[in-house]
Amino acid sequence: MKSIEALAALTLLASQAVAQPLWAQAPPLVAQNAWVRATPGADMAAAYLTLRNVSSNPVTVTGLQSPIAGHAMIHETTVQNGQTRMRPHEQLVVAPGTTVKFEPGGLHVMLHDLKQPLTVGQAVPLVITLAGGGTLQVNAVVRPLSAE
Ligand SMILES: [Cu+2]
Repeated sequence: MKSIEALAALTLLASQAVAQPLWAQAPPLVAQNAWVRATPGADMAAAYLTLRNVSSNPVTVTGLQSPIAGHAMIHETTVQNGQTRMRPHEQLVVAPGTTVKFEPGGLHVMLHDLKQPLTVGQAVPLVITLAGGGTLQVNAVVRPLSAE
């Protein structure tokens, strides 16, 4: 009984956390083509998406979260001296009218400490936090390990 109530409270908190954009009109950023590469057996996975700034001002992404991950961060894959490395990418500024693509071999969202195994076809919510306090939610579809 108690755990069910706690779960209900958590669910409520979670839905409140993502359901209050601070902007008055339409969100300044549009998130599209979001997907997660399933990595069977691993407790982390990479998510990819396209962000388009449809406003006339720069939009700063300060972070991302997902309810299925302990924590998430923006990573960037780079090749240095023939070696592929990943490193955290700090906040991301999307210039007005431009599109930033997160894709294999470049920017990605690293989902750490997965709370459950990912199933191909499953929808994984990604919550994008913007400077100024707004959030944007997009569902990323889980694709097989072989997806590109
Ligand atoms: Cu990474």
